[in-house]
Amino acid sequence: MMIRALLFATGLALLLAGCRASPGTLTIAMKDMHFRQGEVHVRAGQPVTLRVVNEDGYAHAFDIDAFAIHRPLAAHETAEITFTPEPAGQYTFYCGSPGHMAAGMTGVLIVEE
Ligand SMILES: [Cu+2]
Repeated sequence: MMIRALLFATGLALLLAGCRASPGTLTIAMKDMHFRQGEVHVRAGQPVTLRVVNEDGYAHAFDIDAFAIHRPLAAHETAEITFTPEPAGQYTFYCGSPGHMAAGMTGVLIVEE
């Protein structure tokens, strides 16, 4: 029993280490007029890829004005957006489809020093 628990813990540690090995990609999913990840943390000056997943059956968009990101997404489309966020600070991301931001499709990208 102890060995099983130990193996499980080791496997979990490896899994977590694996996740940490590729910190460059973050997923932000859109579903039912909101972002599943309302707050996303990235590192200033380090290239990051945002994997934006539209889980809805209608169009959305992913926008961050400060980084000139304006990406329309068709129904069920996934887009990968790579950029280097800087300087450190807090930036609003939102869906640029008419009325969606007002309906709650907004979140915060926190760029850490
Ligand atoms: Cu939208």
